[in-house]
Amino acid sequence: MINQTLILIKPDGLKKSLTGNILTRLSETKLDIVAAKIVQVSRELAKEHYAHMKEKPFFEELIKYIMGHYHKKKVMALVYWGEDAISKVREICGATNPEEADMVSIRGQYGRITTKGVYENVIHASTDAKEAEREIKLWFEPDELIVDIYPTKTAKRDKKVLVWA
Ligand code: 3AN
Repeated sequence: MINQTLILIKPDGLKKSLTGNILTRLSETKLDIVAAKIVQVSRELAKEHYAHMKEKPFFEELIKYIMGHYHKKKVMALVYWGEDAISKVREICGATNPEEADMVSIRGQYGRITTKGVYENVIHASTDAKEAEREIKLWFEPDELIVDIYPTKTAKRDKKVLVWA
């Protein structure tokens, strides 16, 4: 089944200079990259992304982690698209807990658990189609993707935009 998934190379992945390694591993899937950008994560975006974790005792640490308080203040966000994109990418990423992740998976190779108990697992990937849709729409505007995957509409936004001088 053709589907799409959101991938985040998290601040620890960028700090550890893993972007190249991670993209090389992901290229084994032969999926298409249909969107990519570097993002400075706001508290609002972080809280929205991890909304399902808000009751967890480590929530505040998780928010600080994805915002880059402990590493670089940026993440790389990508959308991969193609046959079974969600499951292929999750398989290469490995389990959430880096200690339990397959040793040759991305998280198994590069993740760690901090002294504060947060799993710093260098990469995020959507778990299912519903989550992928929510996350892709949260991180990207429709015109940042080079394929039409979800229905769009035109809306009038009354705001100033920056253009090249
Ligand atoms: P995944 O990223 O594999 O979909 P989620 O959505 O359950 O996993 O968790 C979101 C993030 O929260 C994880 N990527 C990890 O950084 C952190 N996390 C999840 N579970 C724990 C835990 N038990 N202890 C510490 N951090 C956790």
